[in-house]
Amino acid sequence: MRDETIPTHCPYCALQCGMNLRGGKAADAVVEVVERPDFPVNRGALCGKGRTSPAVLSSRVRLTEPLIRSHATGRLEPATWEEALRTIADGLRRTRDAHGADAVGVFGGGGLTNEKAYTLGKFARVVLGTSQIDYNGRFCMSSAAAAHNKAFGLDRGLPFPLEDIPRTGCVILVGSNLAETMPPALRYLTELKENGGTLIVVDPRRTRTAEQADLHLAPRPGTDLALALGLLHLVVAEGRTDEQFIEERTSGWADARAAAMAHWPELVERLTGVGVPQLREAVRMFCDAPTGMVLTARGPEQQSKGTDTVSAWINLCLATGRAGRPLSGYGCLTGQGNGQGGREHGQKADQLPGYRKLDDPAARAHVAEVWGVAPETLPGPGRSAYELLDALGTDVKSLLLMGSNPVVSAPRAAHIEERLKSLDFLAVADVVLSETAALADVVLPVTQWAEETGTMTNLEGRVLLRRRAVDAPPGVRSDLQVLGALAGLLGHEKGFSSDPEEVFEELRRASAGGPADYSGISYRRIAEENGVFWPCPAPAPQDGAEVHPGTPRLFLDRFATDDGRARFVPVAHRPAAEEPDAEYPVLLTTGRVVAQYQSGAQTRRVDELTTAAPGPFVELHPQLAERIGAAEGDPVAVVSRRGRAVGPARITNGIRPDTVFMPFHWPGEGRVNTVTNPALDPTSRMPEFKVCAVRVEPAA
Ligand SMILES: Nc1nc2c(c(=O)[nH]1)N[C@H]1C(S)=C(S)[C@@H](COP(=O)(O)OP(=O)(O)OC[C@H]3O[C@@H](n4cnc5c(=O)[nH]c(N)nc54)[C@H](O)[C@@H]3O)O[C@H]1N2
Ligand SMILES: Nc1nc2c(c(=O)[nH]1)N[C@H]1C(S)=C(S)[C@@H](COP(=O)(O)OP(=O)(O)OC[C@H]3O[C@@H](n4cnc5c(=O)[nH]c(N)nc54)[C@H](O)[C@@H]3O)O[C@H]1N2
Ligand code: SF4
Ligand SMILES: [Mo]
Repeated sequence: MRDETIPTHCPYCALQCGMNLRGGKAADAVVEVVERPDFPVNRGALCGKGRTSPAVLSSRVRLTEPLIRSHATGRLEPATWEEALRTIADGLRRTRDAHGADAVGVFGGGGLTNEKAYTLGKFARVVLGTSQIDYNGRFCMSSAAAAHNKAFGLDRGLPFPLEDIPRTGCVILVGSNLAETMPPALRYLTELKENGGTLIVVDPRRTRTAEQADLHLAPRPGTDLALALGLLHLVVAEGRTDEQFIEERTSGWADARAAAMAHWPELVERLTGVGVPQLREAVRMFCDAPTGMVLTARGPEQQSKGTDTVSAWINLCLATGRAGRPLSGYGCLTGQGNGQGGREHGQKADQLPGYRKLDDPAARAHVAEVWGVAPETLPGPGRSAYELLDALGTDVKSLLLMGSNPVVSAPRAAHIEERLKSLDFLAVADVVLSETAALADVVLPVTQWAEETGTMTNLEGRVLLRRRAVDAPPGVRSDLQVLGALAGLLGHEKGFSSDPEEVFEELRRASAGGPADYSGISYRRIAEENGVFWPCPAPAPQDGAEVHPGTPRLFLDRFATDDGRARFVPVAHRPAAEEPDAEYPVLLTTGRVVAQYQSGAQTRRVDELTTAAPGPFVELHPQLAERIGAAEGDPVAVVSRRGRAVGPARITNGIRPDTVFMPFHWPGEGRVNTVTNPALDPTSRMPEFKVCAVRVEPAA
């Protein structure tokens, strides 16, 4: 058995690179990652995080027994599973009895498998009866999701497989540092250029990704909306619109056009800092190519106007006929391992499985029937992630958290840490003792990726099977087992299977007929076909049981709106929620480095990765460094109205002089989320992680 090689996928990002694992049948046996060239997305390539991922399987770094906070010592002490589960069931029940079901909250994660996300949503609505559930995906791609739905009537991150990128004519990549956040995907951009295509990168920093660009536009953080509108203005002014496409395939052009025409190039230059000649050059490159794509990531999306910003980029695609056609379109590069599937099956505050809406009576009736409950027992929509975290200790008194580490990753994190501490009861299921788990009353040690089977939906909408390849250490149980046991203790013996395939079969039925229809997908098909793209409805009996092939490419015939037309959304630029002033004169933006993942809960426990990226830093321009008197490596404090974060100066010409950058992977005094602004986008409720006003000074 030891030499058996099992195909599976990486635990981390939305690329979900294929890998083979060998040697891990017994706990703590040395697990080896072996190249898996047959998986098309990464063709064997892995980044350092994927390559070192087995290190987090080791019982040296992870939780292997449940912990309960002792009344006597105030510390987390080992406990049995039975005690731990009973304490959680009692804690949640006590809150519900005293304050009502909505006083119990649930917080999930976009790294959870489809089966877990589905079960978590069902557990909240059916067992707890609470509306108060949301998840960290709200911090991730929610603005792009909202704009997708508005324009196309459907939200799938990429409407085409990654393999289409090298064959298009021009890509505008907006606020994605793919070279660090999805390194194996950089190949698609390299091949694009080899094929004669052009690449435009929009990022306030000259990142490793921007270095690949034919044209790099470096706007002030928070001004992408103006930039996109300025480009659309020029497209109109220079007669580069595709009138036939607009006429035949879209609606709402007149208003969107009028809104764009108010953003003349000189105004846009003033707002963004990008010169008019560069704007013209971008329009020329994009429109000269026969086909084109705009891809956004967190840069333009994590803003208090992220939804409108993405709408503006979509408008640019629609006006130029770069959508709903082969090798053209708008796409969002989703981030977390199951960032796509995690937003489809019901852990989001307003949602039921299959990307159905919780306030749609037909959706409620369909899902209630699958769940064997009356539709009127299903609660309505709840609060968004930040609003839920902000309500902890006041309206929401107990929380069950699975798959997130908000102490590090939530905006205005010191405040959120206080809210978590003020809860009557906090239960956390995790694989390691994260900073958030360390605050809990009960911590449950759970199995992770390679120790359990489940499906993930990658950034292309490709549903994948992540297979169990190694044995879990004794003492840990799966999230599905946890939810099943808690459901039982709370009076629901049936309906919460801990067998992932059984859960998937139920998810298929629950999603049938919804926008994200998985009903034609099975574990067997995924394994045989190396993934299946949704929507993939089950064949109706009268179709002669013809198997649906899945849908790698969306919108080629029609968009998913009622009339089949894509909708222009008229938008206008507005400033960031917090603009620089005399006291806080500098812009802070935040993001990632290649060797750390998210809150770092997993990757900070891998030696090779902590050596490569040992801690936070403050990236700043030589002019700014000189102004505050900081030399390379000096401790620098970044201070906002919310708080202060410190890191060594990293001085570079590759950032705008008016902007500093910090990665967000660390807790403690280098935690940049102490500083960030929780201003929310009115539609998506996305916090403004990518721009706030700060003061920068020597930390001494
Ligand atoms: N190594 C690593 N890889 C990851 C992750 C990780 O934590 N570490 N996380 C995964 C997840 S969940 C996600 S969501 C993705 C995120 O993937 P990306 O979106 O690529 O990552 P970020 O670094 O957050 O932001 C991308 C870029 O946006 C730029 N930016 C900042 N402000 C602005 C702005 O106002 N406008 C524009 N246009 N750009 C701006 C930043 O300079 C940065 O280079 O990565 C995934 N992959
Ligand atoms: N300043 C700033 N802040 C940001 C961002 C930014 O760009 N700038 N980006 C935001 C984005 S895009 C995201 S996605 C969030 C992510 O931030 P978080 O939600 O904190 O994400 P992770 O660090 O991945 O946390 C996942 C936790 O779940 C655990 N875990 C892993 N697998 C499992 C599992 O199968 N079951 C259970 N129960 N637990 C598991 C991990 O050990 C870890 O503790 O951060 C956001 N915060
Ligand atoms: S790019 Fe993403 S999925 Fe691929 S190995 Fe790295 S972290 Fe894993
Ligand atoms: Mo994300």
